[in-house]
Amino acid sequence: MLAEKIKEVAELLKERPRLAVLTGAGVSAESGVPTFRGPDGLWRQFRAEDLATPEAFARDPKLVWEWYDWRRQKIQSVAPNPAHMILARWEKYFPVFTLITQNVDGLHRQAGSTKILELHGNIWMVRCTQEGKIMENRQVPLTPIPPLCPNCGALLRPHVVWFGEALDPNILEAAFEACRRSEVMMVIGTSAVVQPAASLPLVAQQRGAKLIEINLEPTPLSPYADYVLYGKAGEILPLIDEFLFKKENTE
Ligand code: BJW
Repeated sequence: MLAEKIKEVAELLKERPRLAVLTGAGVSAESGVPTFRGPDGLWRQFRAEDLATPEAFARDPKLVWEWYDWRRQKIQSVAPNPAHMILARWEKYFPVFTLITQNVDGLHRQAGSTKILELHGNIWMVRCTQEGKIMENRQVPLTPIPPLCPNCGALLRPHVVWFGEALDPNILEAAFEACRRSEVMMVIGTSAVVQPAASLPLVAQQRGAKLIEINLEPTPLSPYADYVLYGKAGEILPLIDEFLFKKENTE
């Protein structure tokens, strides 16, 4: 059953349609980065309101930074998995390909993807709370905590999007545009509950795109998907990829 669906999906992709891909924490799970929801998710251990809102940061920047420092240490010690690697390769295979990610871990870039729309920012970037200047910061572990702006001495914050904050309008518009013009959209490893990211696949579908979901379990998007492939992204994507290239080479 799964094998049949994988074959159908590969046939669809073999036509090299305009492809948009939305990824979430599930794509990095096999690398060892914790997801947010689910049995081992971060939100089981920590309260989002205490750590991932502007109010939480205003209340206790040290606590928030300690959490990010812990996550940065974890992420620094892991590597991209086959799902990241295949998506990086597909960037070159599909003439029109847009990778949209909710992940802040930078693993897509590390795998070789170059054109990435990072909807929720990047954990390796920091932003000055006074001047708004965005800087790369890869210091692990961070000292001091909280870190201060090298230019003006003000508090730095992680350059990520917290609940209640607006996404970068240019990145969001580019993501919506890619979805609007896509012929196929793949949604991989996201619970599809966080807005506005969760709306992107529906926009693609309204414009006629076929929707393919890869996840361990059903999500609110599943009833709308043309194909739902249940399994690990790092196992399903290689199967699709193998089929794509095997077929190509034998023709
Ligand atoms: C696997 C797997 C394997 C596991 N293989 N699969 C409309 C309606 C309702 C609410 C709202 C709305 N509009 C806005 C809101 C509020 C809010 C929201 O959506 N709340 C809902 C939760 C109810 N949204 C916001 O606040 C957003 N801002 C906004 O809309 O602003 C409007 C505004 C406009 C103008 C001015 C001001 C405001 C911002 C959302 C920011 C989200 N931020 C976070 C933290 C980022 C920084 C950080 O990482 O620290 O982003 S929260 C967290 O959730 C993180 C993720 O990117 C995001 C999504 O999570 P994701 O990736 O889906 O992960 P999980 O864990 O949920 O799911 C993993 C999935 O993988 C599961 O399904 C597994 O089964 C699967 N899986 N292993 C394949 N191996």
